[in-house]
Amino acid sequence: MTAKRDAPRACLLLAGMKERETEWLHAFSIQAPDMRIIHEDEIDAPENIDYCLIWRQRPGLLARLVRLKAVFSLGAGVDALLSDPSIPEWLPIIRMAEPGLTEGMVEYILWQTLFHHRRIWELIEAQRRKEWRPHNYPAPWDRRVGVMGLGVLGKAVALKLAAFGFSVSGWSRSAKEIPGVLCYNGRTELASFLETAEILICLLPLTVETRGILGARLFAQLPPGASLVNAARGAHLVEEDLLEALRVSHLSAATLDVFNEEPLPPTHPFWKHPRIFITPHNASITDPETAIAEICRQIARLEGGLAPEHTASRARDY
Ligand code: NDP
Ligand code: OXD
Repeated sequence: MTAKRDAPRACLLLAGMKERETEWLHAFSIQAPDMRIIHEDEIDAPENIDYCLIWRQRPGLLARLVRLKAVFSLGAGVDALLSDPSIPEWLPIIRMAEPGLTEGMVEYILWQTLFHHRRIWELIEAQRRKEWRPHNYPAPWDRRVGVMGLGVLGKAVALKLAAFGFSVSGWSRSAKEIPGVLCYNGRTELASFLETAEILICLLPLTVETRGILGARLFAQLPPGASLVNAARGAHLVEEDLLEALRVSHLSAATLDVFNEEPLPPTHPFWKHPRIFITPHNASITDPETAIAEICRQIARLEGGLAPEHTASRARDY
């Protein structure tokens, strides 16, 4: 880890970081030694705090910080911050967009795409039965993968899958041009996007428009035998619709990293489902080293009178 001698002299509050706090405090002390870092239980002078880096926020906390210039979200998804009415509307909310988080997601989705492409679960099940059962699978270019959301993460994922050789399409709100990726946008093009998506990857933000989007209606538009990978938010998925689509074998399998209730309760039917593969909301993790470099860059922009980048928009809801 390298020290950033040009890191700005600001006062930054770390809030809602839980078990990751020690790691972050250490990283700030090395990379931004001139920055004053305050812990949320030690706020003696709220009027001295310039910035806040936050994950699971305590409602109302930010309203007390009268000098706050911007809020940094520890994660890329800002649904929880945008739904906190106590955060003043004028306060910039900066989404986490940093190379460590992006690369982690690219790696996770490539892993899961290969898992579903090769139907690895069939091999695992055969091994348990001590059965030697080679099965066929298409070449990557004959496998059509659909990426929902072509933002910071979805675009990087789509480019990697295309470079790997998969036949990739993507869907976003506004029109896009991404080399090697067939791009669709808006509700009117959703059906055309879905009808070829044999492996569907969700990397959408959670908004009023996208809540519950992974439901019976959408599943019916996927080709029979399709797989789902949801690494966005649990509330994108209608859980009972997934169970039904798997029961009737319209969908083959699903990988879920995110859930309506986290941690997933021990009694939840997903745990024991033979075709649902669970990871505990760690598809990707913000990397303190690369993220602090990005936070310092954004603070330098703000202190220099420039608008921050990757800000959430209340009008768009992401
Ligand atoms: P971005 O805001 O950069 O990208 C969002 C994409 O979704 C954009 O392409 C946007 O379209 C598209 N989109 C938004 N609303 C709609 C809509 N109604 N219809 C179609 N497309 C829509 O977000 P990121 O890529 O940085 O992150 C995506 C999500 O991934 C996060 O919100 C978070 O929930 C999740 N995440 C999960 C992690 C995990 O470990 N499981 C880790 C990190 C993130 P347009 O380009 O036109 O704006
Ligand atoms: C994020 C997440 O939004 O980890 O970054 O879920």
